[in-house]
Amino acid sequence: MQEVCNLVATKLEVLLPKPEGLLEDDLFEGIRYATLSAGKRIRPFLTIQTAKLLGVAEENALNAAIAIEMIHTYSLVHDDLPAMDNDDLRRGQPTCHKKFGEATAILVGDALLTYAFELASDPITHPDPEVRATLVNAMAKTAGFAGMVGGQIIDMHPGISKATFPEIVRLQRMKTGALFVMSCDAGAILAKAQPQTRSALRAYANNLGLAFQIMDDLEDQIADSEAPHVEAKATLVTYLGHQKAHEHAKLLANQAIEHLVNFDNRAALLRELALYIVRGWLWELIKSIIVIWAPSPI
Ligand code: GRG
Repeated sequence: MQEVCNLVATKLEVLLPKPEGLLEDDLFEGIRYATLSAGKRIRPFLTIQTAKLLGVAEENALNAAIAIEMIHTYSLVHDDLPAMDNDDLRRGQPTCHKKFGEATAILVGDALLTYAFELASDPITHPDPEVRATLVNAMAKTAGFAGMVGGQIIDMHPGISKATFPEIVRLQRMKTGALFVMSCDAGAILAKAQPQTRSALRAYANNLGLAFQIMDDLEDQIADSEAPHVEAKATLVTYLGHQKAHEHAKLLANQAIEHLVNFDNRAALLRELALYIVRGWLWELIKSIIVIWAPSPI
């Protein structure tokens, strides 16, 4: 994952516009601020690993991976806005609108979303125009009303705190899962993979996305328990409770791994990622204590 972070950072440095004394410099600075901050780059990791598994050249995969990370970053910038989640901090620094103002943050998100499609449709991403069209089409569906944007509006629905289990699962699949699925699907699309291979990878990512969301909500719940007032959100953690939600995430991670049964050892990192995601904050805490105690690598 660290290698992917480095690859992404180097490529973003080349691709992102730089302020150069123009009237739109604020926009460029906002784009760089939001995108170059310390994200985990899980989605690019999924695209690059899937592409590698299926024999796609890294340069093609990296372009697609970065396009997907741009869609992800746009969603974070817009989600943090006062009209949505109204967050002050993102990736350990002030949110884009806190730093650059709301109007600029809206435009940063818009610019990142549109740049994603520019990159995906660029011949560097794939020489075959049909492959590029398939990729762009899948990305549009993922980001739009049947995917992320649809999930976001459901999440903001006034009656959402009374949502049922299937309703919450549907919401999470749209809001978070869709981009995870897209991340793996991008590798399969670039490889012109057989439908069976494509659907196995999609199924892996679907389970992984849900498990990831549960773990993210578990961490939020722990962080929020210190906060004076937190609005009820519809999550599998609020629905199932801490313990059962974590069990469910582990079950989903194992199901994700089962979908990789027909892949050889080249899928080892995808399997490892599923286990890593559900290890959770407790394991990370234990690990950091061990590191303080015995500073040799574990
Ligand atoms: C279309 C405005 C709009 C929103 C779409 C994705 C989304 C809905 C909102 C983002 C907020 C959020 C917490 C979504 C859940 C998915 C999630 C856990 C995002 C954070 O992903 P990480 O942990 O973030 O991969 P980093 O910072 O590591 O990239």
